[in-house]
Amino acid sequence: MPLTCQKLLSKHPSQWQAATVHPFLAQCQQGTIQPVQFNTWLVQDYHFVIEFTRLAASLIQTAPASHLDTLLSGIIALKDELNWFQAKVTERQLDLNQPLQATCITYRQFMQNLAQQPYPVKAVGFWAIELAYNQGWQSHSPMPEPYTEFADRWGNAAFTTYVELLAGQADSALQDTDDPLKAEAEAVFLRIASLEKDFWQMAYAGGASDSM
Ligand code: HMH
Repeated sequence: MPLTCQKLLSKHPSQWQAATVHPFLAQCQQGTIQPVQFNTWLVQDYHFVIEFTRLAASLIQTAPASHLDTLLSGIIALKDELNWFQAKVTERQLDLNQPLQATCITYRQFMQNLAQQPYPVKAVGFWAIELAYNQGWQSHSPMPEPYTEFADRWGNAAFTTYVELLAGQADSALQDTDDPLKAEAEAVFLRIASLEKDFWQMAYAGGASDSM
């Protein structure tokens, strides 16, 4: 049986739902999220994206040549995204040097480890991480001000197309892999679903201690 990204989603619907539907997003959409909750997400996610950028670089190091165009477009988008995060943090007068929360540290360590894995496993993980935000923000769109641009950043149609291209690349990388590697890719997918849920919960808890 070939393993595909679509197969992972249809095999684990409840885990994926928990990764992409959360009161944090629902309350952004209702405009009732508290600033301390939103700002917690913003600062921690900036630190997440820094590590995610390093993961993107590691994919480029091992990808087949035909995958580079899409991956490089992702790197260009990440350059803009990191600058945008910094602008949002400055606008809100937040301190970027506040300590990383436990969930953010765990997710960053997971990505550091993922960067050491074979390309097909990394390609699945990279797709899943982007899909989580694409679906999470899109399914809670549109959002009222000041959250409109946040929902649009990951929910927009061009980003959806990019995530579909990542799925196609992950599918083709999975094609010639053996069963142990397929099992590893599935485990990575499930771990990401769980970490995404934890990340929303961390933000939702706001300033409260993040004990997972
Ligand atoms: C936690 N998951 C998390 N943050 C993000 N910015 C993305 C996924 C998408 O890159």
